[in-house]
Amino acid sequence: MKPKFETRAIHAGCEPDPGTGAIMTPIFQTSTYVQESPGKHKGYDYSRTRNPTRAALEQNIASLEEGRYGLAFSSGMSAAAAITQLLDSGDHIVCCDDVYGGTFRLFENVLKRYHLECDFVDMTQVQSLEAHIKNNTRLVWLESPTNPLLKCIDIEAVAHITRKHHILMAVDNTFATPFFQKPLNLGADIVMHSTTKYLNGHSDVIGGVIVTSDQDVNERLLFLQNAVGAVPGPFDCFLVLRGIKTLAVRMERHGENAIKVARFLENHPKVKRTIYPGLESHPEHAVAKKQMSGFGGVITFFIKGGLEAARDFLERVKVFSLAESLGGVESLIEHPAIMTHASVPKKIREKTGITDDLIRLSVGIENVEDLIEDLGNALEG
Ligand code: P1T
Repeated sequence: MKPKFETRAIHAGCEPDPGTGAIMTPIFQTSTYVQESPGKHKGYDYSRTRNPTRAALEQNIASLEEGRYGLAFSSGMSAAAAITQLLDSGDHIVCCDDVYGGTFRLFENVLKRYHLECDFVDMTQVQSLEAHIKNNTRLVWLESPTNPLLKCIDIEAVAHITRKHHILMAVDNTFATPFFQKPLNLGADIVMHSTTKYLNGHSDVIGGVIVTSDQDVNERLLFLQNAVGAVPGPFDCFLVLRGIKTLAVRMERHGENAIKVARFLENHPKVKRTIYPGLESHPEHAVAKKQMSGFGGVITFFIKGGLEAARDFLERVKVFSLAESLGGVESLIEHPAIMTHASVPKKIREKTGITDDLIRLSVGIENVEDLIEDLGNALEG
């Protein structure tokens, strides 16, 4: 019997401690391990290379994404950077045109210095992707839903193209989580997460993970994890592991609350346009329905009245907190152009649609009536 998602979230990678019976994975707060004789040890020699608390998290997330191997990192960005370190100078990346500002900054402002080029492409138009593939293209990178515009990209259709051209395909599954979407089952080679968000779920850790089923890719990533060394500490691994135990129930509530908030915003006279993959009005609602079993907790909307109205509104909310990040139990709200996507130049932001009237919500698991009342009061002014 293969346990189902909710069961794996709680048990995968977590065995009672053999020495004590402790049901919770201990925090192995140690940098090194005593060896019996040089090179003779119990599988652990140094904590940058391996740590039992980290190993439990890595097995757990691999199980949730239905992949063979998991690797944990000190942040979502260091996980993303490790994937790009699979490439060589002179290689080419195709990335979706709407991504987290930090991912854009890594591709555009860091990797270019190592002569890795990147083109940003609207992958909702899958048929146009092939035209951007060059002889030196080695990686296709996408988020779905994207940050912050929540574009939904047909993962299976992209995988069809990357497989044909023998190009690695990585999906940042942070917004959907494996509870709602499993990119490896749709043909992606690599899945990554900022565990800072839904997987940890309590806004008290910065972390990242990668999952793959490709043995060669895993071995190269494992080498990079140790060689570059952006590993998470055991306590952070413990916290993410603990957070994941409630992922299923949290995601259900995030989704239930978000659709109600999205419908409220969609019908509000001060709102120009609401974007949520679960709304019938979302341009890729059909793609989202096909590849996701729920639509997550992030909503974006354009407020009437431009930057001034956006600023007033953001200063007035009380239950929502004005802060970067998302995916915690508490509701957050932010202004992508000034906050999370400030590293994207204004011209590019405006071309993709990250305008000054755009607001992003991370709908938490509070009582939804309180959330709607808060947004309503702040919109009324
Ligand atoms: O912050 P860090 O754990 O390094 O993760 C980076 C990251 C990667 N991918 C996606 C889709 C993300 O949203 C993020 C981080 N995002 C925010 C901080 C934010 O508010 O959008």
